[in-house]
Amino acid sequence: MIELYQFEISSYAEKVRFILDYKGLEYKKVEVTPAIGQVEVFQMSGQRQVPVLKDDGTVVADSTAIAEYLDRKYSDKPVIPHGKLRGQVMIMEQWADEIFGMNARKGLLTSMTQNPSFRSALLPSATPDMLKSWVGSLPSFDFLGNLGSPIGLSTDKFKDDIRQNLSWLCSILSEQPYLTGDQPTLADFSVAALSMYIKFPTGNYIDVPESVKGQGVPGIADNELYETFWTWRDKLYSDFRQTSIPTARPSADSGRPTSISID
Ligand SMILES: N[C@@H](CCC(=O)N[C@@H](CS)C(=O)NCC(=O)O)C(=O)O
Repeated sequence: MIELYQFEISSYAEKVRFILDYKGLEYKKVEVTPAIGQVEVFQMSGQRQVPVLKDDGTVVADSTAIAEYLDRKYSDKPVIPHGKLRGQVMIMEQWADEIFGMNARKGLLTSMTQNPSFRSALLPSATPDMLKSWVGSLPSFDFLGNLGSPIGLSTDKFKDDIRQNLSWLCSILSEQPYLTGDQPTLADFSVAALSMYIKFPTGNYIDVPESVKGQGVPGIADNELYETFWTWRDKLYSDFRQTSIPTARPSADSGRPTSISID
């Protein structure tokens, strides 16, 4: 069976889960322990990041390479079209991965600084309650320390960027059902997955606490201006994403906080 080495709350892993579900492929999720578990990922794939897909003897790292591999090996329901449309899909995918996704990651950090319960909810279930409540009670400034300023969190610029990104996406989606036309493609699955940190989806798709589902960046996740986008994403989830399958937990899971890479 296909194995997906992942972090449950990695948006790149979510992109791959979307594609696997869309194609109707069975797979097993293998949750990687940040740092120590990445040694195995490195030994297997020659690099340390997730997602990594293992299929028979083939190992593929990087969500875009995985999408291309899956289309080659399982050609039913392709997510990457041919011809001119292929170019449009890949450009939008790269934009989602690099620009939209970066703004969304900054958004997650803001949600965590501004909402203590959000912050402690994203710690894994194995974290002792006392530690959770201590982390939850830290004031915003202490939690991020000096991290905020170098990545641009001290200004609200990235919030403006997210607003602008969502309004562009709404313009497209108000005229067609999917981002590049009448059929879902990799562009849709990438944008939907990378928007996870702006607002976590409701429903039983991602293994996060109930208190986090439907929550996200204050002033954006709950802003009706972007309703077209969230309605499109909800439909993409209900039409194509399977509800959560069990995750194989690593034996060395020490209950440390889930690592979120902020490049
Ligand atoms: N370009 C890669 C990006 C993957 C990536 O950034 N993965 C993050 C998790 S979301 C990661 O593994 N971070 C841990 C690290 O860099 O050590 C892809 O599309 O798969």
